[in-house]
Amino acid sequence: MGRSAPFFLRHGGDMLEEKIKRVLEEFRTDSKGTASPQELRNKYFGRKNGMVTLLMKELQLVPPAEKPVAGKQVNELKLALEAELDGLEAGSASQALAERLQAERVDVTLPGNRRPIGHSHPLTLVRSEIEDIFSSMGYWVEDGPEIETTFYNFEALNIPEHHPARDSQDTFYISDTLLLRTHTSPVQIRTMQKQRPPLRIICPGKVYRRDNPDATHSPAFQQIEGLAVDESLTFRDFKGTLEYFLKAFFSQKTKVRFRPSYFAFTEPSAEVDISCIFCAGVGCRVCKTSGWIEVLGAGMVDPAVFRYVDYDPEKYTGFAFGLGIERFAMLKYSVNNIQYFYESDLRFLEQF
Ligand code: 2NL
Repeated sequence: MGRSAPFFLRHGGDMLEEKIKRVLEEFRTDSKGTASPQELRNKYFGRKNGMVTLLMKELQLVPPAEKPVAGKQVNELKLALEAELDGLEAGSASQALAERLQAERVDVTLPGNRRPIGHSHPLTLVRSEIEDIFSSMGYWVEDGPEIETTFYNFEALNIPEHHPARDSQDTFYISDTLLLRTHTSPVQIRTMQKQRPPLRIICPGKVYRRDNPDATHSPAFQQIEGLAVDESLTFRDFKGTLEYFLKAFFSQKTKVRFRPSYFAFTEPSAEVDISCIFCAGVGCRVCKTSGWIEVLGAGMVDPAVFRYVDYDPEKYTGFAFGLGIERFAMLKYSVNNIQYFYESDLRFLEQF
């Protein structure tokens, strides 16, 4: 035998160039298959058994004289495969991104979700409108606590102890002296206590009475009371003010009628009717054929009330009234059951 072939050329019975060619071919086939770039990198460059890694290890066994050529060839293989792997990795990253963008694509031309716009409750609309009408006459709004004392709810209004209006059948008592206010008059008493005349106020708010709920009653409802006090207010001021208000709220065509009545806190007292807005006074179910609808109670402030708040009844006169907001809303919007206002049914509320 002559000079033996270099060790690495004999290794495995293959020529180095053959080996490089086969690795390269195998890589080409692999890279067209389903293996991921990561799997390929591991197969060819894995630290222990990567095919290129093994070729590099074999280089160490090559005799020094042949190393430059052999090293160059393996190195070229290494650079070529690395470049291809880099390309594959970049391609698969951008493909993954493209797939994600497609999957998460948002169609900005689709119509949006409709958000219903909220609006004021009909009782709020009516309260605001009444406040506006009285504001235009120089009145301002006052409010106060819903839990009151018997003094503010009854005593100061000239409703004596043992008066039927104080009955626990009608009033929600919290204790002997605390209760849920049955009207907003206490707000007016409190305002008179802290302020001297002239006074022109309206007091809207919730009030409570022990009534069973039905089409026209609720144990909790809203009221507006009004009060004017000055040095020379007359019965004509009283009538004119309420007539102006009722015509402004219902219609200029509405007729207004005052009937004598009785309240402990006003003298004289009146119940106020408007001509029926449903039949124009001809007679229908709502006005019970009378042609008139009762809408509020009112009167000139009783001097006894002024004494409770230290106003001089010789110097001051005044008038006051009270009305139910629900009743006004039912008349204005032709609602025949008070309970609709409390049921939060959008089919009802969306009409306002
Ligand atoms: C009704 C109508 C009314 C008053 C309320 C009042 C308030 C003060 C003084 C005098 Cl501080 N009066 N409010 C007056 C008349 C009628 O409400 O039907 N009530 C039972």
